[in-house]
Amino acid sequence: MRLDVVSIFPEYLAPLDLSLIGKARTEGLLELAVHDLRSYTQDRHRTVDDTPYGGGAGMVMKPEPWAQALEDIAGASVAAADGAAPGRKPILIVPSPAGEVFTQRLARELAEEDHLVFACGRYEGIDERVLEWAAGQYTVRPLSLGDYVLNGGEVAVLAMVEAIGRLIPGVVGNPESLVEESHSDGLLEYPVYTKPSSWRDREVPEVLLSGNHGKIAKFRREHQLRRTAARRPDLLDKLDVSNFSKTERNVLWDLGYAVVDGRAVRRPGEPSGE
Ligand code: 6GU
Repeated sequence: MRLDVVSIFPEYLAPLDLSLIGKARTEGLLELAVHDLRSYTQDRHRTVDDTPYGGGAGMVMKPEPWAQALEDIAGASVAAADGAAPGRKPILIVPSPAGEVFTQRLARELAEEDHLVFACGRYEGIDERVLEWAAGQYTVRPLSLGDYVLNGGEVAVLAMVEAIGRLIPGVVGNPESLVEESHSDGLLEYPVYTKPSSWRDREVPEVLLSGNHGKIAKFRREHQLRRTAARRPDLLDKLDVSNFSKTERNVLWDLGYAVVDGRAVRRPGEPSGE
């Protein structure tokens, strides 16, 4: 996979040299380039922003430096493909609190792509015409991390590149660790423990020391459901529970949910909690 990031703060992306993603780059699983938007300006002051039409607070990123950068990067993409896999446009990810929410499902989808380009906006954002124009060469995806506001797209890109990068085959050493993690099946992960089995008068749940794999699996499943009901009831509401076992349905019932038409629905008057 190839990744390009365009930013006025390229140093902000330095952490991508570290850890898992850095190692993936060294091993050639991932090709990553960070570009300074200002290197695509033409004026002496290397201007990237201007005042908004219609008035209002803050500044807006000027279209032309973005067009120069995105044209250059898309051109390199076409040259690199050299006839292979024709027709697949690179994806232009525009981090923005006004975007569609970035989820594990989206991370999985994007991990299948050949080329992702990230356009980090600052200030009040990028002139909207850039996104319309870029749709000729890119599949444009405005994406948000969640319902809060960051000062720019850089931190969001760090998060997205890590979430996507670790799903590329070979990047995470033990692929099994991807199967049983939070969000892989629409539920939160179960609690985990390590040695010592007794620590400051707190014991590891006994079943985990029993060696009974059936009981352990049941315990973990129950705690996945408990935790999800307590912390993220919105995830339970979305879950398809039509294939849930009797045991799983009983746990849901204890948590104040009934199964109706394959969905977990809160029973009236039952508080949900861990
Ligand atoms: Cl992707 N960008 C910015 N600037 N703020 C955000 C965000 C993205 N996601 C949540 N807040």
